[in-house]
Amino acid sequence: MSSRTTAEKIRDELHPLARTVLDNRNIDDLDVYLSPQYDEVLHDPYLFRQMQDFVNRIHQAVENEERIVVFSDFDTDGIPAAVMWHDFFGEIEFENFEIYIPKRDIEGFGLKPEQVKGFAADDTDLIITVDCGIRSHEAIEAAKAAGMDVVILDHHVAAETNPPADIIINPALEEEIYPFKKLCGAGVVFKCLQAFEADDRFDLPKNFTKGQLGMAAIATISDMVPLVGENRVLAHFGLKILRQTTRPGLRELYQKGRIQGRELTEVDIGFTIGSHINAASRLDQPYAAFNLLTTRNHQEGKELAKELNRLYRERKRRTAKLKLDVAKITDGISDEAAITIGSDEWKPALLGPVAHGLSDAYDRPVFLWGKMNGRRKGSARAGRHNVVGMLQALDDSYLNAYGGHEMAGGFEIGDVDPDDLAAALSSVASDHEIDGYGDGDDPVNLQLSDISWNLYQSLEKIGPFGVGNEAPMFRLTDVNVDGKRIFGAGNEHVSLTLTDGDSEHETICFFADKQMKEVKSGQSVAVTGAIEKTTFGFRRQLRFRMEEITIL
Ligand SMILES: [Mn+2]
Repeated sequence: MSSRTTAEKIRDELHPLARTVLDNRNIDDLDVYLSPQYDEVLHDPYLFRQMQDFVNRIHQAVENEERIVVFSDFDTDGIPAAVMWHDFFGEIEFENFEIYIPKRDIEGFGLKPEQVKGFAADDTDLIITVDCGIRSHEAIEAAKAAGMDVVILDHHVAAETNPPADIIINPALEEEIYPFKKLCGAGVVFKCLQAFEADDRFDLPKNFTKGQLGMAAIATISDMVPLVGENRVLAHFGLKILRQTTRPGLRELYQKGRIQGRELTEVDIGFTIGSHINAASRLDQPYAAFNLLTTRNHQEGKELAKELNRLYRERKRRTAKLKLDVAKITDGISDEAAITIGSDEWKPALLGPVAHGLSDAYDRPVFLWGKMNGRRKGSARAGRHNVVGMLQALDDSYLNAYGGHEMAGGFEIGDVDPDDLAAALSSVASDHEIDGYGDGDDPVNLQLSDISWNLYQSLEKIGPFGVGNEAPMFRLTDVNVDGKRIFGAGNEHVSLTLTDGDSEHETICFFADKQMKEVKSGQSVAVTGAIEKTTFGFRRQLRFRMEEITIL
């Protein structure tokens, strides 16, 4: 009863423009949306069909001191999930385990038979795949044949049949009855921790699980799962944990990223924290990120943050070079429905961010491939197409393997001419447009003088923003350009000083397009963009981040 009053009260106290944003969204359950209660909103983890079996199996393994391998994916979802397992075993003082994170380019995505061989040689009893595994049929068959038990904790789309694992916890399975389908891999592991917490046999302190919400939030925000329902709650409470984290490596990483921890936002996670974690695996050093998140030693935290930042800068340097290569090819791009390009000279692990930028710029699904160890592998990104659906629709001969979800995927090209693959992908694109994409809110008109902390604080109540709960867009309908600055290592960003005679505000656009760069001082413009907080350079600042500009 009381929470209803709370939600209504919060709504009434919002800045009028934020209230317009909220009302435009037609939220079903305003209570949950505006004032989520940790204990009420998260579903019972035992609603997963096999959660009780899983908890029993882990208890048995711990009791008998069996050897457990946690085999985790190498990205910003898998690594925080692996950290949760590390911390859980530490908390219950269980030592007979190994966290195995494969190298992205050398070993590839998912569990492989060769790795299983190694685990068998180490007398492993139980393999737990995390944020991967649902398509690792061959490896899991091998593990079973070698007498090991296998548990899959995954959220990726399944193939027609499931691998012969003993237990599968994956909300995306059609046969799974758990009520929320869109958890990321670390979200699934968080549900496991909740299940352990509820079981007296593990005697977990109450605060342990909550303390792991930060890891769930980094993954949920970075992995592009929709920030609705349970994900929104994980992100909301996880951000609070991250703002006051005691993990020394993470604190040092905030320093390196010039972020104020207590002001941390979802934008910082997407731009800085997630990109650093991903850089480690893109350069085949996933443990640099894992160790940073798990260390309890301040000196080590400092050194690892330095190392991770070095990898991040190297990744940026190398993707910038790749972008130039890609631009040479895309310059005369035709109206193909999908962009599929590659080179045997490109390193596959670096292609994801490039594909992402390209799919934004061309508003099309993008498939970039490179070559490593004799295999042509690539990354797929799209905004309004289901990329896994597109890969799935291809004839078997095109691909050796593929996987992922709607917005992002990976693939390995079979024994075909890449040009034929490009044609095939273009021909299936139109069948895989996502319904309702782009039905986001219309921009809300505002004046320069409306851009205020008061408005920002109201918007925070509607956030965190991301896929599925998009940052609200605002439109300045008629303002004058009173100054322009182009900056960034490759002159890719633009800052404009905008004025309406009464107020003035400095606005920013990252990775500006041609039109934005050509705007001149003195021109009248209309601008659409988002209102964000930045603490970059440790200065707390409100900014209007431009997305679109029209010269009037
Ligand atoms: Mn994932």
